[in-house]
Amino acid sequence: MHSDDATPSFRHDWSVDELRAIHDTPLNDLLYRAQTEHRQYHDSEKVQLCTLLSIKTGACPENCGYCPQSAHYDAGVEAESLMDVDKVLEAAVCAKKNGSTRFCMGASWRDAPQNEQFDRVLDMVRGVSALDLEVCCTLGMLTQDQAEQLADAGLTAYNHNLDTSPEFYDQVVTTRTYDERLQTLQRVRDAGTTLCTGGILGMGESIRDRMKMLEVLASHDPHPESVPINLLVPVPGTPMADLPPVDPFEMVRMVATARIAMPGSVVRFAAGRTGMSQELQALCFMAGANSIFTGEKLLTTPNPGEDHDKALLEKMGMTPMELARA
Ligand code: SAM
Ligand code: DTB
Ligand code: SF4
Repeated sequence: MHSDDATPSFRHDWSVDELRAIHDTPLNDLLYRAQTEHRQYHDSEKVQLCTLLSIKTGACPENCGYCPQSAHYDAGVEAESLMDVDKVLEAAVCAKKNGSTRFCMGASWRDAPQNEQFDRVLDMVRGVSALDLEVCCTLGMLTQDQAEQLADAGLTAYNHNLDTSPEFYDQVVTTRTYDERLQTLQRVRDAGTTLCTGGILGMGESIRDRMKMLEVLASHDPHPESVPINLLVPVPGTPMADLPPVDPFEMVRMVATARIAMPGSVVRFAAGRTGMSQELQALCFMAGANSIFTGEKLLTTPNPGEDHDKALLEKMGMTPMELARA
């Protein structure tokens, strides 16, 4: 790892064709290139463990076709109102005990509310930050003022996924636009908070759509510090429940291409690990993924759980990342 490279000159002008050419490189060469980039900016033996908590669940007014929390579909998710601060902090303490260095709180809002509930979220952010954990929130769209209040409360990162290409977006959700998504990302950036933004594979998009999304992500200067790559978790009741599964090698290629396009970012190997073999997960780490969500649950769907992750990391000789800011 080269820590002397303080201001790397990352590219922000990748074209879709260039990214596609990288994506389609013979696998050994692709992995070699991804590893070479990875090792320049990251410790190849470390993986960041993050814990997710759904602080407000279900009954969401948006119609994202993948999401079991949308009120437009009946996916059997029981709606729950915003949690109490104490309960959230208990979960954060537990996450820290289990080795997580980032705690991410998700809420099924179209946009963050402008009332007591938002003040409660600010208290959660202050509380988690005081535990010396990185704090991430994903609350839907934000105003500039809300972005600044979150930053002041100690928010490390804001998660707001682009999910796919601008062209495919209306096949995924019609209750908001891609531009609105980009606007919230800009507000978060202007407030001085780091960006966590990525997408989902397996929604019926083409490989070109995936490359287009990477082009948009990498056009941000600086790059988003965190790029989650989710594999669709198909939930019965959602319109995307019966889509054909993604070829596992496409997941590996997507991770590698993200790693090469944005070498300094943390690539989060997010939803979809349940049901993946250990070997496939190992390939994703080799392709440059260096973060996972750990614990039994993501937001509403199952996740492999701590025992599985511990065994996998041990087999790979990888260890959890320590907290950078402690
Ligand atoms: N409501 C907020 C929003 O949409 O930004 C925050 C919560 S939302 C559940 C966070 C992210 O989870 C989405 O942007 C999407 O990328 C991901 N997600 C939701 N359901 C998923 C699924 N079934 N499979 C994979 N990823 C999913
Ligand atoms: C992200 O990109 N993936 C996480 C996190 N950011 C918020 C969420 C995955 C959710 C999977 C479906 C669920 O459990 O409800
Ligand atoms: Fe709501 Fe977020 Fe789910 Fe879309 S992804 S339905 S905005 S909770």
